[in-house]
This record gives sequence, C-alpha cells and structure tokens, in this order.
Amino acid sequence: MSQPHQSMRLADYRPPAYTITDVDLTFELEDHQTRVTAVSQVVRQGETQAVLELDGEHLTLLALTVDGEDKTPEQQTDTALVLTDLPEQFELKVVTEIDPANNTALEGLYKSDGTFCTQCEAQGFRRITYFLDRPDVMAKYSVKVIADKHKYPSLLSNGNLVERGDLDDGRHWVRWQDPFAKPCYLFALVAGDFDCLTDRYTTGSGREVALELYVDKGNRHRGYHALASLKKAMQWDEQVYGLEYDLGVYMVVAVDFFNMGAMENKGLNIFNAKFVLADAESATDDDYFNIESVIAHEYFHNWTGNRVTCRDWFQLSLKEGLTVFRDQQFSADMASPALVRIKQARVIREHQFAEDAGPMAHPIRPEEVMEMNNFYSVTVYDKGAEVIRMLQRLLGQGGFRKGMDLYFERHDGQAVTCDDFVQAMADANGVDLEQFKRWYSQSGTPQVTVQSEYDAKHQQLILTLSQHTPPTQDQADKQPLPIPFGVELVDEHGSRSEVLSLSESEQRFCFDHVASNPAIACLTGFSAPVKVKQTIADSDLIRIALKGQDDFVRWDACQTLFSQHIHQLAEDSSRNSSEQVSEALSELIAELLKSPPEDAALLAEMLMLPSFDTLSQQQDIVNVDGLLRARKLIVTRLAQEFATQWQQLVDERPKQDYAYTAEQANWRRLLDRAMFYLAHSELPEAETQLQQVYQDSDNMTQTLGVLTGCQQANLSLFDSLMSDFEQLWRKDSLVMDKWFSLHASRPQDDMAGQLESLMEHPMYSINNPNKVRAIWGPFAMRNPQAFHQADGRGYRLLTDYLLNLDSVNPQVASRLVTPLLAFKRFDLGRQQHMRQQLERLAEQATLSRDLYEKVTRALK
Ligand code: 0A1
Ligand code: ZN
Repeated sequence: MSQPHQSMRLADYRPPAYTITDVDLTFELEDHQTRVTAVSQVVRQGETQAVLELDGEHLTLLALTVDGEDKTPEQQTDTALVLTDLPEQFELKVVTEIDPANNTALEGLYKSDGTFCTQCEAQGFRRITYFLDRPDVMAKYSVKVIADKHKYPSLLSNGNLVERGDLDDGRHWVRWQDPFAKPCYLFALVAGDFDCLTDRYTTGSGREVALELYVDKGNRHRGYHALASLKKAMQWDEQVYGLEYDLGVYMVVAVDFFNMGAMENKGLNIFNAKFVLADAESATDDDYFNIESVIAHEYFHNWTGNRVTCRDWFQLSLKEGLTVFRDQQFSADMASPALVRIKQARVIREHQFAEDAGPMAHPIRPEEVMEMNNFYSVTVYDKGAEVIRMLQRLLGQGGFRKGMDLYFERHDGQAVTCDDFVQAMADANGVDLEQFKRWYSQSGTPQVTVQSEYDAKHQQLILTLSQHTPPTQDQADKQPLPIPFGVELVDEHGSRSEVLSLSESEQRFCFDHVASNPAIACLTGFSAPVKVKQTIADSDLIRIALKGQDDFVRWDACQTLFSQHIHQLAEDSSRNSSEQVSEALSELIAELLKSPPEDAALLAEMLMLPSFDTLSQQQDIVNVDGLLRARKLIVTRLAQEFATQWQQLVDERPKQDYAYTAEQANWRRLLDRAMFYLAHSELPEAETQLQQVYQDSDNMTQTLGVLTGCQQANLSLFDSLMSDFEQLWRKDSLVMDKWFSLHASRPQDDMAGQLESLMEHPMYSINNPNKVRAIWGPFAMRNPQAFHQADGRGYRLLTDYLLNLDSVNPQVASRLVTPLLAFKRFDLGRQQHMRQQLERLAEQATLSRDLYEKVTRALK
C-alpha cells in the first residue's frame, strides 16, 4: 500500500500564522447548490511573509477577494487554498458552493430527511467554506440564513436571533449573532419544519433563558423527558460547580441522520433523535437514562468545551474526559449510583481495555493522529473521565472544586491544553502533579498484582501491591503511575476500607489490629482503570459479595466468581455439564435471593454473568468456543436450579403504570434478569408465562426484556413475538432499530440470509447511521456466535458491507471495523480469516482516511 494519507503529531503543533476575529456568513440554502458567502476579518500573528493556508474540502470556489479586490490563490488543492502577499490585517471574502443533499458522510452541511443541519466537529467546517479550521482560531459569528419559507419555517444558528424578513420569491431570511468568540467546530445551522416544545429556566443570578426543543412533526409528546432533563442539568451545574448558562436561548434539535450521539454547538445542540425522544411505550429505561445523560453532557460542554476549549485536537480529552466525568457525576446523583458506576466499569473493561490491547492503543492525549474522527474513542472519553475521577479522589471534592474554579478564572474564553488544566488543579491545591501527568501521556492498561500475608499472632495484615503496564502497539516503555487503590477488608465482624496510594513499581502496606484473616476486596468504587491480579478463594468472594460495604466490589466479587468458573469450564472441553463446578455459584445465588441488597438494580447486576467481551478480555488468546459453551452451561444450570425463584420474581412483578423513577427502573432491571433465567429454565410453562408478561406490558423495557430473554434462550416464542412487534411498530424508526438489533444479535451460526433480509426491509437505509449501527453493531459486537464463526464467514460478511459503506459514510464504517482489528487475540485459524479481510480492505485504492488509518495500524 502506498502512503496516501499523512499523520499529524502533537509535537509539531505551532500557533496559527493568521487568526480570524469576526466572520459574517450568508447561506442561500438549496438541496444541491447551496451558496455560502464567508466574510472574515483576518489578522496576521506570525512573520510578515507568512502564507495563509485555508482548509477546504469538497468545495466549489466561486469567488475570492482580499479587501474587495479579486485574489488569485497561490495554490489550490483538494484540501487547501494557499494565499500569499497579504497585508497585516484584511477582509477576506470567500464564496463557495456545496451539495448538502449528496453529503452522505454527514460532515459539514447536509440534509437529514427534509432538514438541513450541520456537523462541524472535528473538521467539518472546511466542507462549508475555506477557513482556518482549527480550534485555536476563535471568532465572533454573524450568520444570515436564506431559505424557502414553506419548507423551512425554522431557520436556526448560534447565539441570539437579531433580525428576520421575507423575500418576494417565497423565501425568508434570519440573522443570528453569537456574542461569544468560538472555534468553527462549534458553529451550527439548522433549517426545517418542526414541532417545537418550549419552556423557561431562570438561572441563579436571575437570567431568563428560553428553552426550545425541536423535534420531527408528530413527536412532541416524546420530547418532555429531554426538556425536563435539561432543566435538571442546568440546576445541577449551578449547585455543584457554580456554573450558569450564558445566553438568552438554549436550543436542542433532534435529527434522524447523525454520526454520533449529539453535538454541543454553542446555544444550538444538534442531537441524534435517539437521545431526545422517549415515551413509555417506545423507549426503555436505558433510553430514558441515556437521554438524561447525553442532554446533560452537551449542556455541561457549554463550560467545559465551549467557554474553555481545546488548543488543538490532541487535547480532546480536556473537554471530553472532563465532560463525561461531569455527566457521570450528574447521573449518579439522579439514579442508582451503584448501577451507574457498574455501567462505567463495564465500558472500561469491555471496550477501553480492548482498545489498549489492540492496534489503535493511544494515551488519553494522543500523540499521532491521521484521522481525528478515529480518536473520539473510549480511551479519550471514558478513560479520560476515569483520570479526572482519580484527580478528584486525590484532591478531595473541595480541592477539585477549587481547581475547577481556578481553571475557569484563568482560561475562560481561551483554547488551552490538558497541561493547563492539570496546572490549575495543582496550583489551586498547592500540590505537585508531575507524576500524575503520566496518565495523559502513557497508553495501556496497568496491571496491579495483590499479595497478602496475614500474621495472626500480631493481628497484622501486609499487602504487597506491584504495578506493571504491558507494552502497547504505540508505546513500548511504560513507567509506574500514581494509582489510587481502594481496598476493603471484610471478615466475620465487619469491614474496613482505605484508599492506598500506589505510585512505585512495588509497595508494601501494613494494617494493624486486624482480628482475623479478612477477605480482601480490591478496587472499591472502581478506584482506577486498571486490571487486578489476585488469587482469591471462592469463599472470600462470596463473603465480599454478601457482606461488603462497597457496592462496586460486591458486584465485582460476583463477576470474579462467575468468571473463574466459566474459565475453568471453558478450558475443559470434555465436560458438557456444569454440575461439579457450580456449587459456589449456587451458594452465592441462593444467598443473594434469600437476603438481597436493598437496591434491586444492584441485585440484578450481581445476578448477571460477565459478558463474552468481559470474559475475553481476561484471556491472552480468546477461547471463543470454550467461553460460549461454558457461559451457556452455567446460565442453564442456574436457570434450572433456581427456576421457581425466577418464576416467582416474574409473577410478583409490581403492576403499577409505567413511570421512569429510580425505584421502578431498578425493579424492572431485576425483572429483566429473572425473565432471562426463566427463558433458559426449560420449564414447560416458561413460554406461556413470558408471553403473558409481553401481553400485559405497558412499556418498552418490559417488552424488550421478554424479547431478549426469548432470543438468548432460542425459544420459538421469539419469532412470533417479533412478528407481532413489527406489525405494531413498523412505521416507527427508533423502535424499529430495536427490532433490527434483536434480529442481528440472535445467537446463530449462519447470519447471511438474516442480514440480507434485514437490509431489504423498507425501514433500512445505508445512508442512515442509526440503521447501519442497529444491524451491524450487534452482529459484529454482540453476537460472538455468529460473528466469530470458525470458517470466517462472519468476518467476510462484515467486510463485504464495509466495502460499500466506506464510500457512503467513512466515520461509521471506521467504527464498525473495530472487532476485526483485534485479530491477534484469536486462535490461528480465526486470525488468518480476520487478517484476510483486513487485507481485502487494504487493497482498496479508494479507502477512506478513517479506515486506512485503522487497517494499516492493524496490519503493521
Ligand atoms: N463533541 C460531541 C461528540 C461529537 C464528536 C464528533 C462528531 O462528529 C464527528 C459529532 C459529535 C460530544 O462529545 O458529545
Ligand atoms: Zn462531549
């Protein structure tokens, strides 16, 4: 493969030679020929002869002037416009034409069904006009939008609406002004015909804010939860961080075609409709939870991201890690904190550890990037949030808040670096955070090994902790990190906990007055994103699960116990029954059901077996067939052994009308778990009972719980319920995504026909990322039986599809290729099949930069 794409390095960062202080944009919206006029005030910052290199892609240049005089560019390429011989300060006018209706990549200005909308992060603005498309160029925007009045009654952009009018030809126009200087990635424009929900919010200091939520016509009733979530988030940020909203209007628009979850454009958030719309019949508790959290995330960006932004894209975690941390804090305050923490730990263990172990390993502040869109990663976002959480633990809540205050005091209105953030934390607290900064520059998952010696005579416990970070593909040498390591010692009298500071390769910690040899629970609260190596007896794990104080370690002890047994059974292929190995598991389940924790959601999680992905992260070479077989055996065994209890839990489900409250949602989580086991119980009446639950369901959570149980247990009921479900919902795009996912994640050997027929469904379109993800995501990421078929047919199916998708939407294609990148972790046969498919991709002459970067890294 030749080298068609270049990488950028953090070390090569230079401040821009010119900056832009003000921009005046005019959009004349047409499906295929939208004209954009950009008038920028440009100021030189570098040396006199500095050239001005403007970014631009997929643009037709119609006119270019400098201070009113026509200007011929020195050079024009597919990606840039180079201007020379420029005055120190000038007005630059650029007129371009673009084709929003054919923009299937969904970057820049595009059409989503009948709506014009934009997505400019990270580098989409260069698809609108030639510009300095980098976050350290911050300008004030004035935007005029002109469009057909009948088709597009709502014309929106950032800031405040200052003027509007009608034209004679059936078009109308509006002008928006944003008083805050911002990088172009926060620019947004929307034109469409919506239902609009409105509300008001008064900030602590008395500012009146109009809240406006724009949804597809007919969907108004599904917008109330999002609007209520927004108000909760606004209040929470005032209470917890003293941060208020700063404009007179806050708009949220839901669109059907969107590459990601949502986008924090100043004053005008654009959302994937999936993270806005909900009602009991069509959305699950998880949907409600996600909407609340994504709404909050985008709102919190107004301070962490917009008021203080990133100097360059290598600093992405400055805004994303911090904002994810803030939305996690918020979610924990709104719902079951134990559940929230368990979900986060799962993301890290299933996805982030996998990223570290593969060819795309990178630190939370990457050092080398080819396609920025590939670094909106679980490492930058979720490990980034864990790093902030460790900092908070280190400084205490008060200390962390002081650091945040100083950060805003110093950097409001600026584009800064992760180092600036850490410096504010250090200065506000008078501490040295030099070693802590390694969390930003070092990739990989640290492994902490725990050894204990108990001295009964002196009632003393010595814990020896050692840390080691294995090399990653991007970085061979690793240094010790400062790791807050929470431990809880549990014995028959009770428990005590402490957070140990591990900063060297090996350290000993001594506990006095330890009356008896305790069970040692590690990583309370998931105190650090590390793997723990510890030899621990089943009896200790059961003790921690039942008697521990920390919810996370209680759950984790169950996970470890399950994992240990599944791995044992997986390695012994001669056994096709789990009789001999499951005594400890039976004891655990029996005790949990007898004296359950108060939080039903915690119980539900404790009863859940680790996923295939979690289990595979615990092996160097994944034993696909063994793990699938062993996991299934244990599920069936527990399903049968406790069949009456599962049945009883299902029968005794509360029958109130649906409301999204923590109490009800936690209960439904437990019901889900019980239905899953009931479906596997092989009781003759199980199907009738599940059908009854389906029939009397007034909400999507319960309905989906039945369907998932039947699907996983391969009950014939699944097919009839799925037909019924399709009849009911076939016109509803978001609900049909659930139906697609259920089909695509159904465990089976041959999926070719199934996938084919899903793609023939009238609701499916390769242009809509939600549809693509609803089918191919579950198939490639949550259906190991189908995807990892030993003859490689699953890998081939995915690759055939990616070859088409890449030319339509490279960003989405690039996310879906992830499971193939991990090929080195599989047996030789599978490795070969996966590699073959990656090579097929690599041979494509026109492969996007997105896929090219991942595929070449993987094949290196
Ligand atoms: N900043 C947004 C995420 C986002 C990133 C990139 C996008 O397009 C390439 C779109 C959205 C967030 O963190 O919510
Ligand atoms: Zn974000």
